[in-house]
Amino acid sequence: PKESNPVLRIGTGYLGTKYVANTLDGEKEEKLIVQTQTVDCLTFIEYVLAQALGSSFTDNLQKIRYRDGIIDGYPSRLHYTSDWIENGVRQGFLTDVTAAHSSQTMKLAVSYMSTHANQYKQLAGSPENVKRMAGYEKALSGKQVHWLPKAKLPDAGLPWIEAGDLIAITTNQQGLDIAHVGIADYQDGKLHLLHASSSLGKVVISDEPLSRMLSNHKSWTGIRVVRMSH
Ligand code: NAG
Repeated sequence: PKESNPVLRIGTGYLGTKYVANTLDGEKEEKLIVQTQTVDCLTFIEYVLAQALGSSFTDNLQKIRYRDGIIDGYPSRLHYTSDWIENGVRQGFLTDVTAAHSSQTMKLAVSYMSTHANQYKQLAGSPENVKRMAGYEKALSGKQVHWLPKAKLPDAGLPWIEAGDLIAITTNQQGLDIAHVGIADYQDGKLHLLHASSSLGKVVISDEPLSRMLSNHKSWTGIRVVRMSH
C-alpha cells in the first residue's frame, strides 16, 4: 500500500493541521522552534521529514532547517528552498530525483530577501543580517539545477515521481526560486499534492491534480522533486 512510504504516512497524519505563517520569526534570537500544531508549507515538510528520518527529531530538524546543521543567527536558517535542498543533499538525507530524470536545467537567481528586507522582521532592523543574506544569495545564484517544466507533467504524474516525494514548485517571480512545497500523493491514478495550504488555512490533499494547480497559477513554472534518502 502507498502509505507504507514513511514521508507520506507521517504527512497524512498532519491532515487538518492549521496553517500559520511566520511561526519561526517570533524570537529575537534565532533558536530551534518546534511548533507542529501550526505549520506553513515549508515547516510542514520539515517536521514530516524530521520525523521520517527517525531517532532524534530535534537533531534531524536542526540539520534540515539550518545550513550544515549549525544555528548561527537568522541568516543561518535555510530561507531559500534551493539552499534547503542543496543542504539536504550535501548532508546526505535528500536525493535530487529531478536531476536523474529531467534534462531541463535552470540557473538560480535569488535576491528577494535582501531586496525586500522590510518584509522580514529579522532583516528590517538589521543591515548586518541583510548583508549576510545577500552573501548567501550571491553564493546560490548562478548555480544550475534540474527542473521539470509544468507542460511536461501530466495529471497522472510520472513513473519516477513516487508517493512521498517532496515537490518544490518553481516560480518566475523575480529574485525567488520556489513558491510552494508539498508531498506527492497519488489519488485514483492522479498525482495530487499533500500540502499546508495558505488559502484553505490547513494541511490538505489537493482537490485537483498537481498539474492543474500548476496551470492555474501563472507564476508557477514547474517542479523540482527530491526524495528522502534511505
Ligand atoms: C519560507 C521563508 C523562510 C521561512 C520559511 C518557514 C522566504 C524566501 N523564505 O518561505 O524565511 O523560514 O518559509 O516559515 O521567504
